[in-house]
Amino acid sequence: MAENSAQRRTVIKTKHAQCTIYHYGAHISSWKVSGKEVMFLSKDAKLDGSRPIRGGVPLVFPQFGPGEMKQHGFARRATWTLKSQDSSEEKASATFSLAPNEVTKEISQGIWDFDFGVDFVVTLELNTLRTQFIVNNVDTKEMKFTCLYHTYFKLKDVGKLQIAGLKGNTYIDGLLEKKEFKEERNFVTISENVDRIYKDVKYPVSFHSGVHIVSIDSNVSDCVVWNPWIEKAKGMSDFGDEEYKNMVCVEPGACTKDVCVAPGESYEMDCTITVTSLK
Ligand code: TA6
Repeated sequence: MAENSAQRRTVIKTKHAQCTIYHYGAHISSWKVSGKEVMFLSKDAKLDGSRPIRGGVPLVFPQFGPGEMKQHGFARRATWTLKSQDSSEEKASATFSLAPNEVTKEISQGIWDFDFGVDFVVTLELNTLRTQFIVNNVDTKEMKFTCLYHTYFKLKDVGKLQIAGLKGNTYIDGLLEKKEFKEERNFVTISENVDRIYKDVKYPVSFHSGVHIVSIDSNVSDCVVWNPWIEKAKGMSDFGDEEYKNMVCVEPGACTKDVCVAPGESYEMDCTITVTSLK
């Protein structure tokens, strides 16, 4: 069957790693280091542009979560333009851009009315993946938004997951009427549906995936931890009923308060993920 434009993708490679990015959503769907996959991609993910890809790194902008516009905004639902790419044995990068188009306008119409430009730069170097989400306010008024990398990590067994770096942080529990609690544990573990926004996070946040030690560094201050668990997994048509056992979303973002950008100014959400293989 012929590919449709939503299936257009770019692969960047070094001698250590490779990364696949769909132009639909500028969506990283795969990152392999020494041939081992880091990202989770649902076996039922739609890759035809009919809905955001379930897995990899969905880009959340200009609205995190449910709200006036479609959940998580338009960035992951629009087709981006590949502006440039560069590669060598040690380093490879691709830059995508998004400007107002019919999809962004249809989703944000009358809700979020700004002239903007976004550049999304993906860079592979050794065992790191760096993503830079750069929002340019090309309007004449102040711009406000929330944004996040909704990153899905592949796990051997969620039952063995221990996320370090969140002890002492306050979190908003999306399953308990958004009440706030303090994380008292050295390690966040998952044995039920979890949907939390940790605030004032001092990155790095790290965990063992069963294959890699994953360390996430970022310049933002929030971190969402999400696993749908059994019932919600069954309720998602683009997610296997058992797949909750082999994934976790650890999502660096600026989502608990608006990012404000003055006319002519820019904002960068910067994240570097480093993986080291478990011997
Ligand atoms: O990652 C947190 C979250 O906002 C959850 O509440 C859940 O809705 C998840 O995102 C998935 O959202 P999606 O729109 O991709 O199905």
